[in-house]
Amino acid sequence: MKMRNLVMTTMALALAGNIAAVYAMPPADGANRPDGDQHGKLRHKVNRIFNAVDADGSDTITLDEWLAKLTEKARIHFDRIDSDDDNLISLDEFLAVGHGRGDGRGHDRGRDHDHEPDIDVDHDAVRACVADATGDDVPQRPDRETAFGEIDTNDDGFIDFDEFLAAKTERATNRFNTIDADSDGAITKQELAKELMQHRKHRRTVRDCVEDQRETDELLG
Ligand SMILES: [Ca+2]
Ligand SMILES: [Ca+2]
Ligand SMILES: [Ca+2]
Repeated sequence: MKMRNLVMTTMALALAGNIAAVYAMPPADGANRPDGDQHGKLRHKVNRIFNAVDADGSDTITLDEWLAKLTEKARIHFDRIDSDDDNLISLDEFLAVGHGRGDGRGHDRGRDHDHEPDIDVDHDAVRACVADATGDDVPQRPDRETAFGEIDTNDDGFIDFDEFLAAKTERATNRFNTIDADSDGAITKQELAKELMQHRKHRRTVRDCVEDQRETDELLG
């Protein structure tokens, strides 16, 4: 099953999430070293992640710790999407994610917009702009009905928590392996800092591309 297209976050992305997460992250490489005040902020952010995920306080994050935290987050995320509390995510519930503004439930606010950005954005154009700026290919995501079908692996028309968690786990494991740059099975603060810098840079690129598009729209009237 293909899980990379799911509507999900990993811990690192969740901390910085916004529209940028919609567009594929290039592999971490040669992120600029932060300096001054920015360096201090980044260090605090890295420390916050470690405090939350490094369960045994060893100053490294293992895959087990990563996935334990993921499971905790997945339960919360699942329950938010499962708006009728029947412990299954229907297609309607799934499609409502990211379109919850004004639905009266209020719990969509401030979440998942990193996966489902504003409807007036031309995502193909943003993808092309990001690819042009970074030199990396930006894969297209499937539509949400296709994504639903990929998570619903037993094809019963609903996503149960096991399916949901399996999808998240595959994605989170891939993320872990990307961040664990030396492949020693543990994420250090340095590895995470590098990834966050890379992610931040990517976000800036996406933001610039979206802004260009909006300004063009405004100029066109
Ligand atoms: Ca439900
Ligand atoms: Ca199912
Ligand atoms: Ca490592």
